[in-house]
Parts: sequence; C-alpha cells; structure tokens
Amino acid sequence: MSTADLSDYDQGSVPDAGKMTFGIVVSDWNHDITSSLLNGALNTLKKHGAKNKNIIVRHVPGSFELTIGAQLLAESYDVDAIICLGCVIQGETPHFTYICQGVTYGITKLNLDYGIPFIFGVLTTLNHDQALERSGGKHGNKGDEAAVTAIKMVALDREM
Ligand code: DLZ
Repeated sequence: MSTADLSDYDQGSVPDAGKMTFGIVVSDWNHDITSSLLNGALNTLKKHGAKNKNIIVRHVPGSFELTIGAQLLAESYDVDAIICLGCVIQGETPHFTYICQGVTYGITKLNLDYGIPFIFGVLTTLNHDQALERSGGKHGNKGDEAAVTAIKMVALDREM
C-alpha cells in the first residue's frame, strides 16, 4: 500500500496568516529530521503570510519535553497557536511507546486546558528512513502539514 504525499493540500483553501501569531516548540532529538520539520513549518507559515516577528521558536531536548515546552511558551507569550515538532523512532525497547503515549497525551491535554490550538507535528516512525520520507521526502513534510493545520485552527477559532 502506498501513502500519498501527506503535505499535498489545497493551498487555495488556506486562510491568510498575516495577522496571526505562532509558537513553535521543536525537539532536538533526531535533529536532522526535526530541523527539516522546523524549516517546513517556518516556510509554510511565511508562504501563507505569517511574519517573522510573529513566530516564536523554542527548542527542547526530546519529544517527551514538548508538552512542558509548549506549556511554558503558552504562558510566556501571546500566541494564537503552538506547533509541536518532534520525531520518535522505534528502538529495541518499549521506550518508544512510552514517549509517544506521553507526548500524545500531553499535547491533547494542552488542547483541552488552554484556549488555543496545540498542533501535533510529531513523527512516530519505525525507522530513520520513514522519518526522512516524511520530513521533506517522498511523503511530504509533516512540518508543512502542521503549519497549515495551525493556520486553519486559528481561523476556525476566530470564526467561532
Ligand atoms: C530517550 C529518547 C529515545 C530513546 N528516543 C527518542 C526519540 O526517538 N525521539 C525523541 O524525540 N526523544 C527520544 N528520547 C528522549 C526523550 O524524548 C526525553 O528527552 C528523555 O527521555 C528525557 O526526558
């Protein structure tokens, strides 16, 4: 079964982000992958009108720290949405499962506890090749996808 380019979205339907502010929290674990996710997210936000001065980027050591990093950012800056970027690659032990569960639960809880969207831009892959394919490879870039989701969620929030 082949997977489509996950970043292949209808650009015409993405709202203008010119008056939106964003936080990005990015994990440094698997840095080669997460730096591509970050570049993808930044380029996509700017492509849709977001200004450099309205994008705040902060780094955390690993994906497990994305939750607290995003919470600190939400409490320190007035942003409309926060994008969480990370990459967890399965190893030989169940550690992968615990990190994935922890960050998924953490980001879900932030969405429910705060009045802004927190976007789940975390790759959870079986190996490094799968991560490469989803961070600017044949399956697109999850950073682009996360940025578009953030813009759409801010627009939805304003509409309501
Ligand atoms: C410890 C660990 C391992 C084994 N693998 C990853 C990974 O693939 N991706 C990732 O983002 N972080 C990993 N980490 C680090 C944890 O996220 C976390 O930083 C540490 O457990 C310290 O809390």
